[in-house]
This record gives sequence, structure tokens and C-alpha cells, in this order.
Amino acid sequence: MQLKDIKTTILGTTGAGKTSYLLGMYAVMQTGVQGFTLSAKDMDMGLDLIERWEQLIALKGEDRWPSPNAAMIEHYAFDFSYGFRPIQGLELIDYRGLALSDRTNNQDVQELTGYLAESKCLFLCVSGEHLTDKITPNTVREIKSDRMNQFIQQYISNEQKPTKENPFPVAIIITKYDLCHHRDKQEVIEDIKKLFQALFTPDSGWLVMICPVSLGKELCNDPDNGNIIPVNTHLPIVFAVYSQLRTYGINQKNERDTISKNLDKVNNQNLMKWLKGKEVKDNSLKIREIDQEISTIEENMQLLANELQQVSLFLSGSEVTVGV
Ligand SMILES: Nc1nc2c(ncn2[C@@H]2O[C@H](COP(=O)(O)OP(=O)(O)OP(=O)(O)O)[C@@H](O)[C@H]2O)c(=O)[nH]1
Ligand SMILES: [Mg+2]
Repeated sequence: MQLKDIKTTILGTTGAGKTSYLLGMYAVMQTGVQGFTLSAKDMDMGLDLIERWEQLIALKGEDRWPSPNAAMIEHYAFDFSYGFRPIQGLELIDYRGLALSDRTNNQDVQELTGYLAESKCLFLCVSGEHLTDKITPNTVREIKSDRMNQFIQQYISNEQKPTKENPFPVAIIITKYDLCHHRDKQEVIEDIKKLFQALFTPDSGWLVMICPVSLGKELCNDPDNGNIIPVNTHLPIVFAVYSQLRTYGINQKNERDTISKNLDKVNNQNLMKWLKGKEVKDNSLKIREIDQEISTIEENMQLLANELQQVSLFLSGSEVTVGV
């Protein structure tokens, strides 16, 4: 089983921590969780990511951090595997967060919006540095949440029309959570829900995960010298794959039910059963194949769901627990 690549866009203003997150996520996912690993399709690109990560760990001082992205979009393609067997491709882009505030006639803005319109999953990066206290109207300006909401409206909501049956996965990643972890977690979640209200409305079809991440607890006091020990950086990727498997599983079940209904119809009529002997055999085989695939999907989903127990998940605004 190898599913189509999930195109994912990370939206977040400059300094939100997109590049740092990407490096931390890849480093953790290379080692893996529960036997799931991520590896760059292009080995040189993988090496480049790891070198930049090692610089972050080894260097002290502000030079350890990645430079702000330039006006060129970087593309990353990964394989998400279980026991080294690829089950899902994943594509991500990294870009200058300032593009979110630029006019659409800029070339990188056009490339970004084109990619966004084709994306099957969205990561929203919100920096914990702007959530240290209760949000104010100023927070919207700092995080650029209104701009992010506009991008979602224009390029996802209009183009892809999420529904209850076919929900659209969005991970709201609170980066640099070390800077706001003194606050009550539920209060921070309520603030996030206020900033992105439309994603939490009834019957809207958004499947939203709110996920705090940090590259290290010590960074809140000393970002340039504190120890780098990533927390939760794997969860958004686990969520992206989990939601894709969930949708694929539902589609497979529907297909099996349709074939099975037709088969029952034919089997109930003796003459038809005889006339369509080959079709009956083929369809029975097909059902067995789909059943096998569904059980593999469900096993994988269960393993991924175990990882997601600790985060808050909402479907059309109602809190849900992940399962199979
Ligand atoms: N406290 C803390 N600071 C962090 C963490 N991750 C990143 N930072 C800080 O945030 C700064 C910006 O991070 P980047 O990853 O460059 O942000 P970006 O979203 O890629 O920015 P652009 O490339 O300009 O769009 C870094 O230089 C660090 O100083 C973290 O986990 N904790
Ligand atoms: Mg960057």
C-alpha cells in the first residue's frame, strides 16, 4: 500500500518558527516514533536538513538559528514509512513568512498560493511568544492570523470545500511553546479558537489539531545557548498521515460496500449468478483484497492514534478523540 503524496502547506508569518520546526521535525522523525519514520526522497536534501539541524544543536549564540528565508520557495519531499516500508509520501514547502503580507503579483506569493490550492493538509504556525498573556487585538497583527484566515478562505475553503464526510485536516502548531508554557493550557487553546474561529464552526468539516511544540524547554530563558531537546515536533506529521489514512479507509469501506451490495443482488438470482460467474469470482476476490487493505490501514491508524491521545482535536468545532 503506497498512498498518493500529501501536499502540505505551512502558513506562518516571518519569525513564526517554520524553518526551525521543519528541522526539528525531520531530526526526530528520522529516528522515528512507534516504528514510523520519515526520510527525504532525495538523500542529499536529507543530509542538508540534518547538517542544518546539527548546527542548531552544536553552535551557541544566535548563529545557531536558521537565517530568515529568502524569496525562493524550498520544496521538500519525504517518504513516511512503517518498518522501512513507505506507506505515504509527504511534500512540504518552506518560504519567507513575509510572503503572507505581500501582494499577489510577487512570484513567490503566486507559487505559494498555487501550492496552497492543491494542498491536502495545512499547518498553521503560531508563535508562543505572542501568547504569553491573554490575547488582545494586537495579537492578531503580530501573528497575522487574519491574513492566514484569508488565505484559508480563498484557497482552501473555496477550492476544496471540506465536508463532514470529507474533512480537511489543519494542525495549528504553537511553536516556541516554551515561551507560554507558564499559562494554563486550556486558556491558550481557547485563545487559539478565538483567533481561528471559522475553523471551529459546526458542520464546517475542518478537522483541527491544536499542538504545542518547542525545540527545548530551556530556550525560553536562553534561546541562543539553551539545550535543544525537541518536544512534540513529530505530532503534526503523525496527524497529517493519520487523517489521510482515515479518509482513505472511509473511501475503501464505501467501495467495498458498493461491490458487496451488487454481489448480493447477483447471488440472489440463480440464472444471473450462472451468467455472471466470472464477475462474481472477480468481485469476491476484490472484496477480500479491500478487506485486507482496510485491516492494514486500521492497524497503522491505531498505532498513530496512540501518539495523538495527548493533543486536542476538533471536528467541526466539537472536541473528538482519535480512534480507528
Ligand atoms: N524560544 C524558542 N525560540 C525559538 C524556537 N524555535 C525558533 N525560535 C526562534 O525563532 C526564530 C525564528 O525562527 P525561524 O524558524 O527562522 O522562523 P521562520 O518562520 O522560518 O521565519 P521566515 O523564514 O522569516 O519566514 C529563531 O531564530 C529563534 O530565535 C523554540 O522552539 N523556542
Ligand atoms: Mg524560515
